[in-house]
Amino acid sequence: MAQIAPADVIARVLESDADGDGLTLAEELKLGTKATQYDTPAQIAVARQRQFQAFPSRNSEFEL
Ligand SMILES: [Ca+2]
Repeated sequence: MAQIAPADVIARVLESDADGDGLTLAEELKLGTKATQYDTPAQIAVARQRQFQAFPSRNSEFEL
């Protein structure tokens, strides 16, 4: 009986870099960048920074 392993397929897709900008699909989703379009390093940097703000680290306590 042939068994389809969706998790395997999804994992492979998530690990692939569909648009060639150096971010895997999983990273694109995490950062909120365009998963199917090339993002420039500057756009990726902005997205990373935005993510840090959305999930403040312990360091943010010292900024208050
Ligand atoms: Ca992208």
